[in-house]
Amino acid sequence: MSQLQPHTVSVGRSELVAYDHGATVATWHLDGREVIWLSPRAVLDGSAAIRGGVPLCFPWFAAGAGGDLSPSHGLLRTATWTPAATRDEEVLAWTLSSADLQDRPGAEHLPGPFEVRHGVSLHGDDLGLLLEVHNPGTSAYTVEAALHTYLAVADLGRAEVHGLDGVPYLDKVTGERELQDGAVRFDGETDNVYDGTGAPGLLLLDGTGGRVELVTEGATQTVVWNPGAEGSARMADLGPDVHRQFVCVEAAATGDRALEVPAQGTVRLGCRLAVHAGSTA
Ligand code: TA6
Repeated sequence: MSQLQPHTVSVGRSELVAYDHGATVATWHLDGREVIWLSPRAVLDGSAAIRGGVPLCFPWFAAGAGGDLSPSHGLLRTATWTPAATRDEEVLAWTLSSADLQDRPGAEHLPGPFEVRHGVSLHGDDLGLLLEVHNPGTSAYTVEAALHTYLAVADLGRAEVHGLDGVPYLDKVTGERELQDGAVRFDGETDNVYDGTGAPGLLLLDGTGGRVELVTEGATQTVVWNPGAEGSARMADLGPDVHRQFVCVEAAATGDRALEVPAQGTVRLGCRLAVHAGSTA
């Protein structure tokens, strides 16, 4: 397969690279500094989900609420989306419909008819990501969704996620339900699904003074993930020690906190990212 054709957008201090494959924002640099991270081993020929950037998880997350669905994270992130005919203030936008997915493995598990739009906007130096899901049908249905955002960190050992203190979560590594105590820190594989969104916002400290604020819209949960050294080494599109370069902080709605899409209705899942340079950024 040939390499995917990128869309490159340079506006102000930002440079974005994105692909119609999965409507995936692959990288975001601000003043040349990587904010949204892409694996050096990401597959960019369309044969797999892009490892890094902001993969769109829908209409199920991971293997779905029952743990029996594939492909992982649903069908959007490996589909070829259509660049939107018109854009509002977005710098990038794509559309896709359930009809476009009927011949794909896993289509039998689609919840009903949908039309999705992924819009990317720049508000000054802030990045806005928005997934809109419209149900043109006559019956409501429930979907899981997440913006699986990979954020660059300079020092994983000192990276922290703030805003989730006291929030209950499922630790998918141990299978235990826990209560977050203070900041989320990274010492080995971390795979936590928080029943909260850190309102008014979440803050990722990158370990060397850089900070990224995340304000979500429509999310009911936050997923925080890092595969750890062994997990990273096992993944061909990551590899040894690459886990030290990123943390995933994901606006999500899964399981019993999934989203209901009413008949003829539209639901939105968004995230706005703002970089606050630290001492060394
Ligand atoms: O968002 C966390 C997670 O669900 C982890 O459990 C891990 O599976 C990660 O997503 C990556 O999933 P992927 O299908 O992209 O390899």
